Amino acid sequence: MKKLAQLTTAAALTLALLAPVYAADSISGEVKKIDAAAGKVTLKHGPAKSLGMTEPMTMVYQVKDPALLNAVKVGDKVKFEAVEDSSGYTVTKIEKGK
Ligand SMILES: [Cu+2]
Repeated sequence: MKKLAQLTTAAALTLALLAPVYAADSISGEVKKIDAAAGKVTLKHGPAKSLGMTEPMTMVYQVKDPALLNAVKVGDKVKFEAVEDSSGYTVTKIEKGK
């Protein structure tokens, strides 16, 4: 148990170091389609002020790391974070919501 806690702390620290310096807002959405081969996910989501999206919408996002898609499947309610970059919008974090 203690060892697990240490591992979890190490993982959290690593993630914190890798995280962008700016804080992204977590957005609630639903997975509509997954294209793991292309590293893309289609998400339906509500307004996302941090991305300049004021209306609910369904759109395709690139995924920073295709492995992120292993944690979710079509139909899942999710929380995600995304950034806008030269190639469009990229999901940097996604997890199953409750
Ligand atoms: Cu959008």
